[in-house]
Amino acid sequence: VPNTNELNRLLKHFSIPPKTKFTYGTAGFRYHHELLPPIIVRIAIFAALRSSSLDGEPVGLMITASHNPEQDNGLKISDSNGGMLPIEWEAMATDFANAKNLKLLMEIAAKNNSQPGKEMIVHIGRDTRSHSLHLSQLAIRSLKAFGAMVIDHGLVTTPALHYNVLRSNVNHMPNALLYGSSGTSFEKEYLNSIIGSYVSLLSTKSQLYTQKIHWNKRSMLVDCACGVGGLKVPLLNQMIEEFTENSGILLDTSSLVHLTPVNLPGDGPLNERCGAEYVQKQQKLPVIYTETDETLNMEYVASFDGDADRIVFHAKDVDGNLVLLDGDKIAVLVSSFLQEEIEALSTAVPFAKSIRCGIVQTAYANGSSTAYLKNVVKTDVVIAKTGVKHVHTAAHHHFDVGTYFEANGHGTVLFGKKFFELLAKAEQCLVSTSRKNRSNIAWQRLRVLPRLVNQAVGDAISDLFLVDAILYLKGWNLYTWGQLYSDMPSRQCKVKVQDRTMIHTNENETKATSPIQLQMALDAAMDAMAKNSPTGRQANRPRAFVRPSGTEDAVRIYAEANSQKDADALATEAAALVY
Ligand code: 16G
Ligand code: ZN
Repeated sequence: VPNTNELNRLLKHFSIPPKTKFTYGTAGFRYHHELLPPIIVRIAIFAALRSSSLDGEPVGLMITASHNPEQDNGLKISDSNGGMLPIEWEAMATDFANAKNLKLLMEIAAKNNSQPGKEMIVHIGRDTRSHSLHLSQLAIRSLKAFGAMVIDHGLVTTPALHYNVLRSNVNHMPNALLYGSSGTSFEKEYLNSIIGSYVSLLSTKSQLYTQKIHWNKRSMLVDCACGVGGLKVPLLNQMIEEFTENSGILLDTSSLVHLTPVNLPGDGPLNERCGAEYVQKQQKLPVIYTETDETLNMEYVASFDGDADRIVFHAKDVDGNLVLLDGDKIAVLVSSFLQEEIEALSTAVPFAKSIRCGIVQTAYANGSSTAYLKNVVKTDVVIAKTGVKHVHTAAHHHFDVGTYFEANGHGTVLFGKKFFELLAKAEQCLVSTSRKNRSNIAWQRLRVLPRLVNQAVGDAISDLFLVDAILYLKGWNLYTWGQLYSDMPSRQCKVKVQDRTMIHTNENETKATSPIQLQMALDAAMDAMAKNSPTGRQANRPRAFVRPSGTEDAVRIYAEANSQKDADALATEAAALVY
């Protein structure tokens, strides 16, 4: 039962500052932390109503501003299926965030056919920002005042919170993925399932060989952006060891990756000159705040973002320059692996040929990656709008095995119903064949993937193990992987304007639809540069686009061309046009 007095008190005490309008952005609400308390109170009530509208299915609230600077904070909402809030609900969330009092809130709810129910359950998690604890307590207080039940997971990564929500709504999970314990927190189970699948995947390699082979042990430095991932990575080495010991899987332990976590919470300012966003956007090596002997010569490095839902890999070449393996490179690696394995399975199980396998990218994907995917991997490519809610939906809609990765390192692979049908058919055909048979190996590999790869949302930890396993199976290092294709030189920047909502784009953000003169001028700039380009190949055509950011008050600009000089010039020109 709602405690009206307490709700009124909270809404009054955390009132909306004059002349402020909050909006639901690309991934929820994100502002300077001092602006957040009024949003927290209102959106907590909103989350409870969302749960009520789903007949009491639990939903989730994550207190984080992801890769933003330390002083920002925010709210991400997990829907009951572990995915993002349905887009149709965003307008109501925006109205809620701006409603003064309880009466107005309830009017908005009524207008949206939404009302408090008997069952309202909300999972809460938070990142390591100093203000996150206080904000999560405020959310809990508001939820309780509204009569909702709260399950507090404390410090968790965003993907682990999404997984907790998905896992507590078993009707949204494919049967094949249900196993293990019951309770309210599934984080341990989740990490165990990632590690178990990882070890099983590695173990399929030796089946291709008759003698025991010793591999070079891989040591990976993990830059945790001084964020919440830094609390989880240190647990993983031990979990890998325990799993390998207890599972009876025969595996040369030298084939397991060893993780050295650095940039833990407190080592340095969150996301500052470290982490995935910095490395990918600035194209610079991260500062390692926790430098030790071990970290100096590390060739294999991964950078997470502040809430561990993104990852990029990188290394230093002989000249000390950054070799970056971003989300595009991950997409290429993962999708070519999937194509190969499905192909190998299809010789024994022809049904595999009917599986629609493909990839979703955004306008930020480097032109070389898209060309490589289409021409070399020969996979279908769909370009969707920026933001997980768009790429996830597209992957789900277009493909039975849909991989999506944003260039910034957020991504995952979604396995649809038909894929699970394929596994069932494969079992019938292959159960009595030799485990060394190539189709059998492909089946062993494919069947562990849905437990290795987060089915709700991209996860840096899960993607780390996926990439490491594929590299190991292929016998590659970061350099072999990086050389699959070379990125077109690119430049990203942002411009502050009076009103970024003036700019509208087409469906996949590759073009501005208004102001119309802006796109005409951009087209002219690209054409002029293309004329002076050395080749006429489509993949190498200079390209630029602009879009309003959904997380910051700015317009973002992306340009790519055949030289860094040209990419810089095109970005500068585009910025001038926006300004
Ligand atoms: C958010 C999105 C990310 C997107 C970024 C774009 C989620 C979970 N995260 O971080 O996918 O790339 O926003 O930011 O959706 P922008 O709109 O400011 O460019
Ligand atoms: Zn993030």
